[in-house]
Amino acid sequence: MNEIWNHEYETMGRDELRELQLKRLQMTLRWAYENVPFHHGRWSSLKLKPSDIRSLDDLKKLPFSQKRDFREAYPYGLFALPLEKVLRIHTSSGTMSNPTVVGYSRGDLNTWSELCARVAVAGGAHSHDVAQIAFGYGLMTGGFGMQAGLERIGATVIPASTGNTHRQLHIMKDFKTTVLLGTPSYALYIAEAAPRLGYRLEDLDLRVGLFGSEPWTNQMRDEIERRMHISATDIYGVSEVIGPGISYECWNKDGLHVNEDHFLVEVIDPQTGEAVPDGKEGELVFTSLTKEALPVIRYRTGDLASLSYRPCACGRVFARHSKVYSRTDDMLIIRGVNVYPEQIEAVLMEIEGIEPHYQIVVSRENALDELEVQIEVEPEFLPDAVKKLMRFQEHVEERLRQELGVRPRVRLVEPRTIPRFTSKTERVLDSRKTGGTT
Ligand code: DLL
Repeated sequence: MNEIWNHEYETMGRDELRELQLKRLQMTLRWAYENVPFHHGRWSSLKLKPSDIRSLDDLKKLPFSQKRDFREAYPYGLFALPLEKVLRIHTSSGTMSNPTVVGYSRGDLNTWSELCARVAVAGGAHSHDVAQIAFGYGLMTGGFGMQAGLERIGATVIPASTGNTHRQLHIMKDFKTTVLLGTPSYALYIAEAAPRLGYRLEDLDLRVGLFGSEPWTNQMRDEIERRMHISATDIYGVSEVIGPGISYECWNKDGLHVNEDHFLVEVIDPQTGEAVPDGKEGELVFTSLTKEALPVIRYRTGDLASLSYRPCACGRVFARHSKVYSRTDDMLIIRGVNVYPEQIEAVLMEIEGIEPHYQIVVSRENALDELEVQIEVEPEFLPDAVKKLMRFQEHVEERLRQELGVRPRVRLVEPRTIPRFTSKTERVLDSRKTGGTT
């Protein structure tokens, strides 16, 4: 089965697409220049005006933007519309204290649901499906974004949100779920837990899985497909750019099609900022072409992938990027939530009684990510009662949970037992196997 939601755009001619992209790019640049002082100021200091961008190639004259710009403009500094025209706010996952805030106008919500509809249909969903969304709801973009797309195609949506695996399986069986959405690691966890909880996955109605928000290999896909008796496709997105709906696999599962009529995609060398040739890995950079509330110009995602313009057997014209396995920075994704080691360090440094030595240990146990923070406690703690130490441990766990949005396990260790590090990356031991293989 190979269905396409929007033939008009997904299969349009490349020349026509480029023409549309240029028209939309020029409109977006004018919009951002006139309405966002951040862009106006930066381009003015380079003596650039939107009218200097006469071709798609001219885009490279413009400066990049990045997550830091969002943090510095917190909360609404990058918005191009006043709040009364903004209908929805989301934030990037993780970073509770200073998240990146994104806003959507009525038009943006309409665009977003269109893009997520394409994602759902490309993965095999259709109007008769019952879709159980096990992405997190709330501030994160996954749940609401995909819900709008699935409703747009006419599917029946169950906003189950994440967690409570027994209930997920119960719903799947009783409500006859045919499409499951969530992080791939949670899908695998559900698959592993099912027999233990008395469910036979082969007896359920599941047919399709739409998974993303974290790296996963093709081996993991095979495993999920085999256990769940479904076809699973990869969906990619970044909150700052729109959320899910940027790119998606089709039935061929050979790279993710970028919704190029709404986003320009570049792959750059993360060191030099120069474009890398097609097929070579570099950092994914996106420019929005239709967003109103929050236009993003040359946004550096930190995600590494390569790009291919080879025609795809599915008939879509959109370029494909390879699956994303790694990043340019040290961001960790724990159960779909983005976590920076600096956030952990900042919390630990605030708490009295902790030595500046800690180690972050990430592993995958029963398909679920586990985050452990090992901390040396000051020697004066040790003679004290165990109760006091346990209270202290709980306090640190709670503070980290508040900041990160995921609860880590905190292990208190004796002074001078954690190796002394020379570089930041050595502080993180990540034994999950996601990288390298396709
Ligand atoms: O994870 C949006 C999303 C929700 C995408 C649901 C797909 C499905 P953020 O929380 O801002 O947004 O995290 C974005 O997650 O820069 C990647 O590092 C990673 N990521 C997202 N999708 C994939 C994927 C959502 N399919 C960050 N493969 C991105 C690998 C992914 N990494």
